[in-house]
Amino acid sequence: MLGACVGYYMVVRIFFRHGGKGRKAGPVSSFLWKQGRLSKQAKSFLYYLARVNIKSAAYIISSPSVDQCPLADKPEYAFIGRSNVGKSSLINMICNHQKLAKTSASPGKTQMINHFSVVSADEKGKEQGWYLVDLPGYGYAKVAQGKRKQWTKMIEEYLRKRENLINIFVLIDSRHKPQQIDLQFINQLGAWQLPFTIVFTKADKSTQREVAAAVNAFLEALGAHWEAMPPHIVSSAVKHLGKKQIFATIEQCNRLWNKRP
Ligand SMILES: Nc1nc2c(ncn2[C@@H]2O[C@H](COP(=O)(O)OP(=O)(O)O)[C@@H](O)[C@H]2O)c(=O)[nH]1
Ligand SMILES: [Mg+2]
Repeated sequence: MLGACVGYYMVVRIFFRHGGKGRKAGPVSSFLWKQGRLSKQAKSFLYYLARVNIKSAAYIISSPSVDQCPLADKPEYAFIGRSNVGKSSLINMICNHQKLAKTSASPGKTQMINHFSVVSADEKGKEQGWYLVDLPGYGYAKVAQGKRKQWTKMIEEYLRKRENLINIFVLIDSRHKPQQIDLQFINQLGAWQLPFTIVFTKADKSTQREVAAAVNAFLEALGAHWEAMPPHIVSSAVKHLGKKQIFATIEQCNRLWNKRP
């Protein structure tokens, strides 16, 4: 059944309705889109297959620009979202390390591109190295306009130029109504044709029904620009929810990276 689903979604072409231009899914984004469109049963089977063990995770460096980032020799996953959305907590949950992301959160470094080096092992014990990137939060009202411009330039250059950036996890607080700044950021990623997954954070703070309503409201608000819904995951760093789904995405992207020509 899963094979049939995957086969079907492999041929689905997704188009982003933005400025009248079509968005054709590439190999990584096509996997991600496929995941967004699978049935619940197919998804849980896919996640069951993804058994990823973190062998090690360490903070590497904070870079002020994409040119100063580490060598782009491993698949890379960036985490981005508004300040306080739960980025550091999610990164720590993924890496089984309660203080990992916090160690790079000293003043100054929060404005930079923070690289962590991770080694994971799949269900057969095969090891894989990848980078995890903690990006500065957007939408901080108190930040001066000059700084904001600087941030926008740094992030745009990083997102568009970093050649090993294989997927972007965009974090959205599951307790809030759809926010313009989040919708705009996601639509911008679509216009740039960058693959991403939405992660709705802090799901433990509301009931399941409220979370589902918030997720639907957000996807509906996006709906004006997207023909099919982007893949999304519901998470809680407190309850360790969404970890498998995030690993499944990373695992599949790592495989695509290893198969690249
Ligand atoms: N209840 C709950 N609180 C969370 C969760 N994730 C983050 N927080 C809290 O939200 C605040 C901001 O989290 P942090 O990870 O520092 O956000 P960041 O600014 O995006 O890195 C902290 O007080 C966290 O303890 C979650 O999944 N559940
Ligand atoms: Mg943080």
